[in-house]
Amino acid sequence: MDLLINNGTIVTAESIFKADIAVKFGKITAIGSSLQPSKETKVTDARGKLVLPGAIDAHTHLAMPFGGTISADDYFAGTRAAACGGTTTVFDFVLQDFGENMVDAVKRRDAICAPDAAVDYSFHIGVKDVSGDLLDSIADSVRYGVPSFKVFMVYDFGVTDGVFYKVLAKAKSCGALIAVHAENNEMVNTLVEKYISEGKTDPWHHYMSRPEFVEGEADERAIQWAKSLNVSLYIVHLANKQGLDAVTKARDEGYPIFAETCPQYLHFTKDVYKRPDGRNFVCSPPIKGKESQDALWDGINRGDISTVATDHCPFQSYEKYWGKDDFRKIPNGCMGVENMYPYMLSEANKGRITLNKAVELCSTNVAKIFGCAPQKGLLQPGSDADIVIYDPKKEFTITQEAMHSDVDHTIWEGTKLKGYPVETYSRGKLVYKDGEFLGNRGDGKFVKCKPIKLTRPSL
Ligand code: DUC
Ligand code: ZN
Ligand code: ZN
Repeated sequence: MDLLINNGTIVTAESIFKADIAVKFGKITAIGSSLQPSKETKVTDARGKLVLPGAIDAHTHLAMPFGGTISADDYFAGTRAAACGGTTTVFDFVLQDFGENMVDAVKRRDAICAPDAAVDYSFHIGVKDVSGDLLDSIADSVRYGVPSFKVFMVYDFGVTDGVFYKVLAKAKSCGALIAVHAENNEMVNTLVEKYISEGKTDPWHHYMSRPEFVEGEADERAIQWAKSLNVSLYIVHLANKQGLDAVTKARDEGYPIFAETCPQYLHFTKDVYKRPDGRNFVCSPPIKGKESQDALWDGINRGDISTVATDHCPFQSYEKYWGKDDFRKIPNGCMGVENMYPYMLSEANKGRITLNKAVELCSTNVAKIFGCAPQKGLLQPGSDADIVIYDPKKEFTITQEAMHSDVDHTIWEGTKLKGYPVETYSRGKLVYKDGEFLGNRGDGKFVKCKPIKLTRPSL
């Protein structure tokens, strides 16, 4: 064997037990007690530590042209930060160009990602155009290994309800999963126009233009289309109670509806938009009120929220500052790829959720939903040795200086965590240890996913 992690406490989505893990050629080969190293085996003692599957961030926007600029972490910086926060796979968004076949879109983006990625990666495709043959290219992409797509109900590249419906129907026939960014575009535009005309231009009015019902109504509508076709739907970055109630109801009725939320919605409330640095928190959907936040935690504990992902889409301070007199000019997006797993595990360590739940939300369910289990998201023989060693006793305060992204600030500044990852292994290779990135640009591999057939709300 190449690597032996011994004496640790293994945490999976289902159980917690003491065992050793053996790794060879980047794969887990055995889990058991008293595994014996050979002469060339590197041995790591994990006594007193937790041993977890690496997290899978189902939602990043690295080097993405957006908001008049490009998101500040490229594929190297974003995946370096991921590794240092215990995330060993990221799903990044490819935005299809108008007229572009889905597989060509993936290849175009992979040409930029492959030389830079420091951990493994896969893609979802942001669908803009399904005219002519392009609708059928969804099935080509499923065969190619990218079976997940996102439609936007907002932004200038948002799709109509009709296109959304067609995409859902296509997905059902070919093993694709459709994700949706749900907000009511008409309402956003109307409210933005109203507040700007009244001279209300501060970041608080970013929230006021996209309050709870703007997201909740769109969630309900999206779920309605999916139910009518009895097809699965994945709601990204769910931030509001009304939408969660619709998810819960649909799941109770047996429909395969899945929801993702993000750490920023679980930790902050809309009050951040009244802070002097409120612009740094501008993202869409915006962070909501306490009632929604409490509902999201309840949804997690009830099992109606299946995953946590980051929507990592950071911009530099000077870019956020473009909107100092007009919230419309603030590029939308926040950072989180290095913070998600440490934050969720810290909340588990403090007793808000179980450690198993943190692993399920940030890793195992993501792999199962997006078609990359058992290669990813599981600690079992045959799976990739994507492993995090976590010290539950380590106290950690998040600061921008301690982070590994290229961004010059963090919305998480000063947040105190109980416990922190101390080592991250990507396919058996140590890529992070005690605050230091040890990986390499270009070591990350493209993870091709299987067709997705989610027929029940089982995750
Ligand atoms: N929302 C953001 O805040 N940024 C990127 C894209 C998105 O939907
Ligand atoms: Zn979105
Ligand atoms: Zn996003």
